[in-house]
Amino acid sequence: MAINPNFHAPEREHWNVPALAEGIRRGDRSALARGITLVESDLSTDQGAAAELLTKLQPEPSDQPSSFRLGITGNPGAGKSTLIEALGTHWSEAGHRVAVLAIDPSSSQHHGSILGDKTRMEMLGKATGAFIRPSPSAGALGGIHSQTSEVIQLFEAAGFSRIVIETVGVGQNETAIQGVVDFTLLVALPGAGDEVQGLKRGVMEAADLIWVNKADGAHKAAAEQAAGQLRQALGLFNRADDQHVEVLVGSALDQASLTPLWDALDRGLRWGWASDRTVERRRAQKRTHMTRRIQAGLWSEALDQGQSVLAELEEKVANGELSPTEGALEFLRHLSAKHR
Ligand SMILES: Nc1nc2c(ncn2[C@@H]2O[C@H](COP(=O)(O)OP(=O)(O)OP(=O)(O)O)[C@@H](O)[C@H]2O)c(=O)[nH]1
Ligand SMILES: [Mg+2]
Repeated sequence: MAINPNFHAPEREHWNVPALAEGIRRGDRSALARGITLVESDLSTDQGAAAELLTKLQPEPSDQPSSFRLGITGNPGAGKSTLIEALGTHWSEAGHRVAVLAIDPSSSQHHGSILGDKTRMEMLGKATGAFIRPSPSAGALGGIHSQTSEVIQLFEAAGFSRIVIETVGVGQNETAIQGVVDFTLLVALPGAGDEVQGLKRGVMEAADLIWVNKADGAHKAAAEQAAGQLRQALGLFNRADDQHVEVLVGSALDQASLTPLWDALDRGLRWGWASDRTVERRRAQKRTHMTRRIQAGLWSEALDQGQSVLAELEEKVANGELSPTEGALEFLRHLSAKHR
């Protein structure tokens, strides 16, 4: 059976927001699942209830944040989901409540990973009580759905303390993951030179830690070689925050090789809190998030109010009757005249 993750049945539900908020705070899984559906909804009729839910679940400014938001990115098939399965198990055994948002690369049409992921992640969910949520990435750059931050807020309201966002490192804006997490793990493959070249500078700069995966069997030497090249490449960047980015090598299928990775994530988590970097990042992320929502809102309002004028101007600009700048200014004048 084919699953179209972009298909949303029209939501006819009348949202009982107070009950939903209460359920989520209690950690009720079905309330959480419905809450996520609500905040991810594109329906204009859902926007009011979504905003109300988020307001109800907004943490007090005085609340001590206690979660770790980890982004895992990397090329298709690098082993992200396999690693998350192992990490989720590790964290659950250590007593943490783990939630995973796996952003489906549904638009990138590659080797039908959605079903495979779903089964694997389901096993993790069943075995450990982790909450696993696949999410469509349609319409968003970098595999980051515009509502990813809101979903994270719901996870935290429901008491999850370890939050993992899986996103495929393809597309134009693959560093968008940085905008929603505390720490980014890049999963690379032992393709030696090719692999390093294939990783765009942006992804390298966004990574807080790099893991060269699949260092097993015949790939072991190539993995070490790739790690060496990655370390060298990293040496060429000057990170704004002077952070030292470690490059580790191992195999998601070899438990023993994963311990240094778990330790490095733990160090990253503790360093983020101790140095205030996490607090600063989250402050900056919230500001940017608001700005983006304003931009999106203004744009959709502009379209509502001036679609036909815009179409006329686009035609004139395309024909060379107006320069793009003149066209833009003309459109803005039209909008502000309407607002007067
Ligand atoms: N040999 C080996 N295979 C691995 C390793 N990690 C993952 N795999 C295999 O690689 C394939 C892809 O793994 P996934 O975990 O689905 O990779 P992914 O990065 O989540 O893939 P997408 O979500 O499709 O981008 C699966 O067949 C895994 O079993 C590893 O360390 N060694
Ligand atoms: Mg995956």
